[in-house]
Amino acid sequence: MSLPPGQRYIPSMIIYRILGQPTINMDSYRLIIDGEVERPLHLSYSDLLLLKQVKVKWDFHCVTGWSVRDVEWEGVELKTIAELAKPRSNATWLLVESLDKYTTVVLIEDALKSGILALRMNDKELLPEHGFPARLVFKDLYGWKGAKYVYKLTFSTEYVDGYWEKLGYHERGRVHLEERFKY
Ligand SMILES: Nc1nc2c(c(=O)[nH]1)N[C@H]1C(S)=C(S)[C@@H](COP(=O)(O)O)O[C@H]1N2
Ligand SMILES: [Mo]
Repeated sequence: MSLPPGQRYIPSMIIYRILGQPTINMDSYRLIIDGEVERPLHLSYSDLLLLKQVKVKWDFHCVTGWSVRDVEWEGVELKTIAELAKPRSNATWLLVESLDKYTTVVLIEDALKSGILALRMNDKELLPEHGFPARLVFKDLYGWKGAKYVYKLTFSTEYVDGYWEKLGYHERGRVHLEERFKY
């Protein structure tokens, strides 16, 4: 796998928690899928474990310039979740919200191509600092699109800035095109 432009490898991922480490209550935790869908969903952690799980090994790229080789993720493809929720064809953006109030936004086309709701990383349950109970990862998008502690995915016709997008980071964030900033 080739290193994308402007990136360098480091040995392991740097932990970022710009809004802190949220307290998680697994009894009340639900992943909510709403917005422009025929079937809104409220999935508990055990519901998520019953969905088809996939395992991938991808390089991880942070927009600040570091990359980590071969990180293993295991979880549910966003494609699988979309098959259950049935987004309407006018939905274009996936708005993402986390328990720490972190937000981001991903083009639905990108989300369905390679998005995973990861429950495990490197053969272990996600560690709290890496986003337990669930986080997103995308093969070819910068790391900030991969919200940790994710609890809500809203299929939307409208684009809405998330935390970093509001500060000038890119709407799509494709790594190989160096979509780092909006302008
Ligand atoms: N909730 C939340 N998710 C987040 C972040 C964050 O600060 N809070 N940082 C993002 C950024 S910029 C990167 S590069 C990755 C880093 O993942 P890690 O903290 O598991 O190493 O998480 C992303 N998801
Ligand atoms: Mo990042």
